[in-house]
Amino acid sequence: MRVAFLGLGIMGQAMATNLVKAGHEVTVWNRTPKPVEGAAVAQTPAAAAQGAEVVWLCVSDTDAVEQVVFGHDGVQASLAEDMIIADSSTISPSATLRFAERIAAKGAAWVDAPMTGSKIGARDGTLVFIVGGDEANVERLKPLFAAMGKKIFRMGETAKGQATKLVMNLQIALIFEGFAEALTLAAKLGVDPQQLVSLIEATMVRSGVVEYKAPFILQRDFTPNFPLRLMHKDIRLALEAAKEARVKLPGLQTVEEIYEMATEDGHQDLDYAATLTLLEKWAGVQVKGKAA
Ligand code: NA7
Repeated sequence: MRVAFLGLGIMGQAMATNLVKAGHEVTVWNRTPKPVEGAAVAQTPAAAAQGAEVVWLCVSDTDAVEQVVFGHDGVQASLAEDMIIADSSTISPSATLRFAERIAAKGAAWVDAPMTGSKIGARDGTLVFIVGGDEANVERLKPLFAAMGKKIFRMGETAKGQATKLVMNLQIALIFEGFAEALTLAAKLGVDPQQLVSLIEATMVRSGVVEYKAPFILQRDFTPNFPLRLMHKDIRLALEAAKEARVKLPGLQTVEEIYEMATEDGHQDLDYAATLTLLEKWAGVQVKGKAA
């Protein structure tokens, strides 16, 4: 398929590379110019989108998507009948609906396709896509999903993918916070964190989040797999969506304050697991595995 891929950050670069490898005709654009081997490079989003069947977006946030699509030299200038904009950025569900309406006027369609699987999933083509959009359009995108991921879950019409992604990250943030608080109190009470992790893994307390994060934490490796600033953005998006829907999320509200303080401490570009360091600072302990 002819695909324009816009946004070559940690995730986008690897996803565009996998589209090229699968034999698609890819043109890339990034705000800070960057090449992708085997892809043509365009100077603007509009130029990249010219003649494309699908425009795939993977940029930071709602404002970035708005700028790339509707801003100066944006995709809007090249919209065509039957073109699909697929958005893998995690952004606001209500803004997604507004964007979809604006491009529908030109006969184009919006499919929101945020994903999970982190940078390793993007590199290995094993992402899980959480999708919202018209069934026929999602079907048309299947060869592209197959090149970048291992599974897609269509959650409903446009914006349902974004809504679902937010509630998934809400859970990750809260589960991790539970783990981090447990580790901190355990350390303060003199319990060995490595042994605690082994116990967690042998009981119903276990979770994918703990399984993934524990090895990094025990080695005190906070290099970003999923940067704190992006998890913080998703927490804010979930709180915003909850406010719009008149839903109270007191647990997430508190966790948001922790991310706020972690950002004040300068941890925004580390992994979100670095929120642990704040709890440690308050408790005056450090969680250490044998290897650390
Ligand atoms: P990164 O690695 O932080 O990459 C962000 C990308 O977004 C990168 O290509 C940026 O371009 C681009 N960006 C940011 N702001 C803008 C604006 N205003 N206009 C155009 N392009 C912009 O994030 P990830 O790849 O890890 O994640 C991307 C999304 O997937 C995000 O929503 C996650 O939550 C999930 P730059 O290179 O800085 O010029």
